[in-house]
Amino acid sequence: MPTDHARETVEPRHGVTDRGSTAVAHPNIALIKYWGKRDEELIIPYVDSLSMTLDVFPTTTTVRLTPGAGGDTVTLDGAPAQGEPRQRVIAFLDLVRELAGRAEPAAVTTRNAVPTGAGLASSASGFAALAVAAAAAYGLALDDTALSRLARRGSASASRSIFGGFALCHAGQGVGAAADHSSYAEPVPVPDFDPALVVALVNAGPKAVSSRTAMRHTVETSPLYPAWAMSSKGDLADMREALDRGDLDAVGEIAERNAFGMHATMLAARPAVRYLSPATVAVLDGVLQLRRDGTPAYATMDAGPNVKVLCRPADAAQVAETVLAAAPGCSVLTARRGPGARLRMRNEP
Ligand code: 2P0
Repeated sequence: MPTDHARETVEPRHGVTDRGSTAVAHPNIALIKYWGKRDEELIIPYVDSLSMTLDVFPTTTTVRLTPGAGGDTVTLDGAPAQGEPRQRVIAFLDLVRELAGRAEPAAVTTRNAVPTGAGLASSASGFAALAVAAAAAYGLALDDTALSRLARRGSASASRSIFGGFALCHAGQGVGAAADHSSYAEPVPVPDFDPALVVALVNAGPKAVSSRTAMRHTVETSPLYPAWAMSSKGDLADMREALDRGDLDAVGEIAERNAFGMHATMLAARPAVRYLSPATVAVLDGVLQLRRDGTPAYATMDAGPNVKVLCRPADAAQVAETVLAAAPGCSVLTARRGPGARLRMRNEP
């Protein structure tokens, strides 16, 4: 039975050392997708989403307060962050400072084990780790619900990475403070379902259009968007039942149709947003062939050309082989359900 390595509940001060507060978070892959915001400033999604947190590609983030410094510094994978990524981190720190009633600047250091911006949810692990580390550094004692709400202000998908295993992000109700309060993630206990997710890295480079820009454009111009958002409600209800039953085929079918629907909304945007490449389609063909040959395998794709294939752990090696044959040169690794975001304690390396 998977444990999801539940996040220890710790007072934030226990995670603070002279070197600052360090948090580790993992990316998640949505089986029911989030695409589109009804409030751009508060980052309130139009639709509920449901994901699996992975046990690969962690982000490790340290936040150290630097009283007396002229401003914040942000280091991403060993280099000073520039432009929008830097601005998003500073805006997030401003929010944490406002909540904590404090003003000190901070030095933020982040390492991603996942290729940044390649549609592999680095913003999910990134803002989940930043939320946990920054809350600790500034002395905010937040429970997991409040941390997920805070992480959402960085990236909506980050709210789900606060939790291990499966997590549901509520789109919430109302506007303004009511929307902010009601949009958060929570764990979805699925003790008897522990699939593998074979990740096919078709292209690990940064994507051409950020998901933030692409989803705004989709909401504004795609005539298919309202229909997908509506059908997503049914997908979520069906998904919850399929997860409860531990029914891999049903989970896979629902995840696949939900992902294809999301990509259909993008393809119908004016002009179209197309993340899927020829190699993506080749992998999708391979997945279809696996199913025809009797191996349950189902695909999902996010804001990039990479494909994630849901399957039984015992079939993961065969799925990986099929993916490699379909798209030679791509890199493949197998993920399982992973842990929620947590502070690294003093005595950890
Ligand atoms: C998801 N994606 O549910 C969907 C599916 C990509 C496709 O969440 O604007 O980086 O920061 O809230 O969370 C990617 O979007 O966007 C994403 P923002 P985010 O995983």
